[in-house]
Amino acid sequence: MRRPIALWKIAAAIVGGLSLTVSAAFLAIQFVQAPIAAGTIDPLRLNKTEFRDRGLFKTGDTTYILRFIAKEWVFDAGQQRNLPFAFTLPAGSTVTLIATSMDVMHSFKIGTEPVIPVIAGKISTHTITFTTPGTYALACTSYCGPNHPQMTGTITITP
Ligand SMILES: [Cu+2]
Repeated sequence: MRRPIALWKIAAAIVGGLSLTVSAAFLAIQFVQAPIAAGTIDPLRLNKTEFRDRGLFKTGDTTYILRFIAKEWVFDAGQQRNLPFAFTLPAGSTVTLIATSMDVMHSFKIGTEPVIPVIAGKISTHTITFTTPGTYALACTSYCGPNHPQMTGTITITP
């Protein structure tokens, strides 16, 4: 004859499962809400938002905004199809990159700057002052599908 399972064992299993679920949810929230979200946006209506106007915009003597959409598999700053994401600025320029995704999770990394996650529904911003001339590679560092390695670009800083 089988022994009935003790009630306390069932209760312990439920409590254990619950606390696991709670910590998993907590971790997920911590991860998703990394310090990148500068706002939220409807990824299905980007053409009705500021992301309709993509590209490089001068906002002051040495300040710029570079607004783009990350999508499978390109950084779309409004450049013509098949043209690279490539911008040139003088040394001393401060650029605020403003990005969102219209599909899966992407990210961008420029030179030695930290990785900035780019997520559908969120606006990510990151400001960089380029003091040293050179060509800075930009790349998606989140595996986003078979053509992920194509998600690249450059920012060239002239003396
Ligand atoms: Cu990507």
